[in-house]
Amino acid sequence: MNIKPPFTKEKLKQLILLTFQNDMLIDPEHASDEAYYEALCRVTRDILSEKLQVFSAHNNARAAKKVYYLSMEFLMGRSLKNSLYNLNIQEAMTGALSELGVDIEKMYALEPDAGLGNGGLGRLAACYMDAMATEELPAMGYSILYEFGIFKQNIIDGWQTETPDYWLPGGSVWLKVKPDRTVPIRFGGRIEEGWENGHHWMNHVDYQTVYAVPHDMYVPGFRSDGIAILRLWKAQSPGFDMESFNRGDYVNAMGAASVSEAISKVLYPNDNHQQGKMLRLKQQYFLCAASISDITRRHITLYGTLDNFGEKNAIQINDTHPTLAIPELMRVLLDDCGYSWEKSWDIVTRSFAYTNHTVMAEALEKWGADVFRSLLPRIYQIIQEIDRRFCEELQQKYHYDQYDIDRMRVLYDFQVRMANLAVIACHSVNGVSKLHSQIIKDSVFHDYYRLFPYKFKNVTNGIASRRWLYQSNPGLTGLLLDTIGDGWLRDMPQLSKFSGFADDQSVLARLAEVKQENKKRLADYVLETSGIAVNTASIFDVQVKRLHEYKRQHLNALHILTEYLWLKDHPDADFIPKTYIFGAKAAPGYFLAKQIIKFICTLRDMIENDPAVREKLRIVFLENYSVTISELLMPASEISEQISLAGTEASGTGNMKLMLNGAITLGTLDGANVEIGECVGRENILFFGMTTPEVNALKAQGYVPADYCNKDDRLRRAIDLLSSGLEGQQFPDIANSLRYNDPYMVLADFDAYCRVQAQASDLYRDTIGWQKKSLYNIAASGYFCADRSIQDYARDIWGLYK
Ligand code: 26Q
Repeated sequence: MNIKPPFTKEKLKQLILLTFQNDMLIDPEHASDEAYYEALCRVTRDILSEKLQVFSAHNNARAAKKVYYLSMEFLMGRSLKNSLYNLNIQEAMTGALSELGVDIEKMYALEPDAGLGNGGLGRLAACYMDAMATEELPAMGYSILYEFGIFKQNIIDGWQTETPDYWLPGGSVWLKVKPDRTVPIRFGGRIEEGWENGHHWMNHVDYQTVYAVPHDMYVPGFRSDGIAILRLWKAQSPGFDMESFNRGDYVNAMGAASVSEAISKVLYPNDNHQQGKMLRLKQQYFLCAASISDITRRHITLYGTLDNFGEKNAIQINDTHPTLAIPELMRVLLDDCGYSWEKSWDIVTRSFAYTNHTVMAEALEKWGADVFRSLLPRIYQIIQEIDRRFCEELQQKYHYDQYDIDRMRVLYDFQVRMANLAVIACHSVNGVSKLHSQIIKDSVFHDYYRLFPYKFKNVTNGIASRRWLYQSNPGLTGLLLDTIGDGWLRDMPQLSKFSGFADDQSVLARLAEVKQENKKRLADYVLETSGIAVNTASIFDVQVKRLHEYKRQHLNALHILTEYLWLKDHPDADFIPKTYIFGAKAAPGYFLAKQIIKFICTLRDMIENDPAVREKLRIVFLENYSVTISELLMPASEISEQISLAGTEASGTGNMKLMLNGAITLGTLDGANVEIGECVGRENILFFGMTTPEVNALKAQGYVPADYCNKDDRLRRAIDLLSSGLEGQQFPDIANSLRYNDPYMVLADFDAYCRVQAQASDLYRDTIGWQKKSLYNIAASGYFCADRSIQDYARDIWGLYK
């Protein structure tokens, strides 16, 4: 690939200087770093904006089918470096800045993460924006402009505390506000209806209006003409409540404004767990109504009608969180456009597709019917009609009995079940890994699978590989460019060419050197931020993900505790030194998750206070794990811990980022781990533990965790220590949960986990053998690029390549 950068160093320098002079009115001679950061971002944003004009005009001229990705979360991280790399102006910009006496790394560091997401689901949406732009699809993402993103995590005395993430001061340079595209959204009120001259009339009255104001972010494709737009809605009150104001009630008038604007105030920090909070429901409808209004307006501008809406638009909903877009589009078609129910339903079912991201019962969204009806009276009516017609169909066409109908309908037991609505209304339902897509068909949505088998599909997740390799791991990038060229940048499966170097000693040696440099870079960061000097000759064993019992960080921690006790008993043993690195935020209200963080930190301190052990065994807890920290961490990792109970992790995507950077997966046969194993070969992955059928069999038979405790001295000793205390800190809740309940079968998999950990250490002794495995992992990781996932969606779900 030899693509000429579109701007020279001189041109970029001139653009920066013009920005200072004309837009910012600052003398560049005396500009601060922050001012330079702003100028640089503005220049970049203007380049993106110009490219977008050309790209949109082209798409509209060819009447291209549009893709809309609706998600309550987009975990974007930083934009500057990504934009410069994707636009291929990174070198020119570095040069331009250096002539102005500015270090570009310093500029990158000034940018806050756009943390508008919790974890996997939000980061996936961000990775897909990159891939859709790279593939030159006419795509838009829609979400909410949260004023506060995912909370900042501080660990104080081992306990997680949260502080607000006020990201806009440094983040808003990327946002282009579009006031003329503002949309009014109605909440509450009543529906009045009746008959007059044989016509049914209906009126929504006494509602409150909140405005949705779009703020756009532009995401460039990698060396392509594509730009994806991320449209983020900000809630704005319609101004004063004039009535209160006129009564002289200035304070109440202001209060009403702040209630409306609370809608886009903060991201809910729950991951894989729903609480039926009214404000969350408001957020969801706010996103859906604003986006549907925008999408239909755009369509009418192009075609003058919605008759062909279903052929020209694909709307993907990222989990059930934006499911209200379905009844909202029905509302627009029925009430605003006067279409029949049948025609409206036909348009809706052609347009919508749903991605499921979890099989955990506590994450399935349900809303109380009363709350729902009072907040969204017209939407509730439409859902009632969808429900009524679906029940009728089940009864008349399929002769289902009431028991089956009750399980499958939308409204039941005074609740609105969002997943049921999504499956009924969408033409496609997909899981995010082969295993998970199968589980959906076998269990969670089995009833629907029997009726509509053609709806069920799989799209295995993918990642923005370039962000975690090309932009974050310059050492490995250099080695790949020298050995296999640069075709992989635009076509990740070409990484397979790297396997041709598996027996090249000089390549293996360079691979080891690169890893060592990256470990050193991470060690410097750890020293600076926590004062701990890690041993860079030790294995870097990494578990980074949201804290959740099903992900089993406590299995990892229990094993470390066991290793510690063993080292105390065998001080002279030949032991491969290990550094266990954790990064994890717990949902603020998730008690046991916070206990587990405290457990990990207590264990860390206990080991750190023991000079006889700490050079062999060490724990690092990375505070406030984020997209930006992951970019530093992935290149330095050697073991990738993916140890969820089989059948619980829908896919995982961190597993892919770690593999891409040469870490070896130590994991269960869960989510995408299974496919990672298929791609890399069983000899290059460390699987352990029960399979999904074995888990189900054990559950059916009646799982008794105490049996495992009684059989295994190491387990009993470790769990007893949790109750009696480490460093004076007791963890009775974790201990009792494991002993008497153990919902995620930590004890059942403990022995297998210990054995595979020992196996990993043994393999590491063979340095060349380890590097070879690492090389094979890199070479096999191309399949997990988001470019491939997006091609799958485009072909199998969106019908774009017809
Ligand atoms: C729902 C209702 C109310 C408040 C919050 C929520 C909520 C928020 C976030 C529910 C779930 C989530 C996040 C789920 C998630 O991140 N799932 C992960 O998705 C990844 C991308 O597909 C998968 O790789 C992970 O396996 C899956 O856990």
